[in-house]
Amino acid sequence: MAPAAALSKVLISDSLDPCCKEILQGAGIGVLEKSGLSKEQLLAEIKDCDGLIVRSATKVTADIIDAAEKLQVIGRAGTGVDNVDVEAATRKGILVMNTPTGNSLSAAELTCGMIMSLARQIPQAAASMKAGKWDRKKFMGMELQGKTLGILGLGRIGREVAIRMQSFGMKTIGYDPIITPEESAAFGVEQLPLERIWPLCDFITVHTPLLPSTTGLLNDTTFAQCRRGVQVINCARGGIVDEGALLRALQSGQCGGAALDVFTEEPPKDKDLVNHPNVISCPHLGASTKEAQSRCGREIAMQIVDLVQGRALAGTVNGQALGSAYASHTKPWIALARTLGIVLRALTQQVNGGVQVVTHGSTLQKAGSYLIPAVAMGLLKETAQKTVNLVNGLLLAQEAGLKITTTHNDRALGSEEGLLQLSAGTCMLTGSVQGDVAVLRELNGAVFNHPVPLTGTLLFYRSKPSLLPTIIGLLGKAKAELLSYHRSSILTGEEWSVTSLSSALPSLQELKPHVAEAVQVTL
Ligand code: 9EZ
Repeated sequence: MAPAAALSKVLISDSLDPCCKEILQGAGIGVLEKSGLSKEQLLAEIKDCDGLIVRSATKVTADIIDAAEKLQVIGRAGTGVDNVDVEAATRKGILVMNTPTGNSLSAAELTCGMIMSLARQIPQAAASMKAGKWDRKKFMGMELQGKTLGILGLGRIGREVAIRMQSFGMKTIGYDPIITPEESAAFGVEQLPLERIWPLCDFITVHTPLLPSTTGLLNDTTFAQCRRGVQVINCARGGIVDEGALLRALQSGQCGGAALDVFTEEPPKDKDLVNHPNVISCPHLGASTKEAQSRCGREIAMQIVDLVQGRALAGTVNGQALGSAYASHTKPWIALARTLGIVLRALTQQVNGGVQVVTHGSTLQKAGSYLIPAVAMGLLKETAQKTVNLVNGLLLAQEAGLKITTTHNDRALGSEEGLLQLSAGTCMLTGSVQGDVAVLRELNGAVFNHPVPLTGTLLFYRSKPSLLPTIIGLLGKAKAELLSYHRSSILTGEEWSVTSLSSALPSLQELKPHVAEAVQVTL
């Protein structure tokens, strides 16, 4: 994924708010809107696409991804990426993005509607009216004032539910392993351990991602610890409330009512829950508002514009490295890391014992996350069959058996800006950034008092006497020019020279008798 990746054809393959197309076109991106394509049509259409934007209808499977010859980015207008094969995209170096917060308010409002609907059985009463009845005894409800709402998961959605239901006089308690009790106190939620929450609640609503630790959060065991008649809401992900356990609890009366917007299987084949008289349900409508759709369409479009314009990225699913990679101050460090990776690989074949990356200086304290994929890009540049970029660098390095480890040293080692050190076997390179230029400062203990700009074609060689006349002779024969010459100061280490050439020498054969080592790289 090159930062200023030009996108001439972005396919929007689901029906999305028109603002998405407008924003992309406004930034000079070519857009094609075609929803409802068959799989065969999509396979044909995707071939020459640079980008793909979907909502939930398009299934972006591995065969779709493999058919795409130019695809750089897949954007999902919405939360989660259930309909995208992220692993297949990552392997191919395709960035996947979503809009994790665009639906939050709509999801929270639906949840509140579900709580009110459960308390007064509004859907059931409405259905009985439509059936021509006037049944005033069957629908005795309860007030929410003074009742306790348990909120499991206190992220964006959970906290918006809390704030809204407090206005009905509900007591809001909850739990989240990531949010501190101080944070949740700020939006009026008292946090308690789960085992203390179950027996206190009149209503329990879940707002967690679907993870192994949250699958079946409500199950036979936890239902048994609840108050008899507890009412349960799941507008988050199918499976957080175990469907079998919920049906058993409804049948026994342990659960007095449930509101479900999501199911383990969608649409659910097994209709037992949907048909239970105390269950109200919707066909996954949490994000189905004009506002949420337009927010998600706008956000995914703006994220893709940010990508094209090389700005720091939000909402990346498989591009942790890209989150900060495109900030202007990190770009030259990424170039440095990649370049040092290329030079290291050219200088030594001993990378299979692992490559150590050391960052020096407080400005690089959190840089490992994006510098390691960049180092991997450089190490693999000459050997990988596929294009290596910041999205797939780490995965491809792991698969090539390259172990890249990182350590950080807060002391800047004499350089204001920080230093990046790469080593493998007996080879060690130290580089830094001067202005916006990646430079080499040290090679196997040889120090360059004038740091070597790492650009263009560089010839690295190690010899006692200066070989400049020989090199200039070779360059003349090859019709190339010497652009610059750097020689390390003579300390205890090895003595290295680096020359920058206008074009690569066809062969280093004639140098061999005069040097201990010589390699040429084009950066
Ligand atoms: C788990 C969670 C919340 C929860 C929320 C998030 C990773 N994780 N786990 C159990 N984000 C309530 C109960």
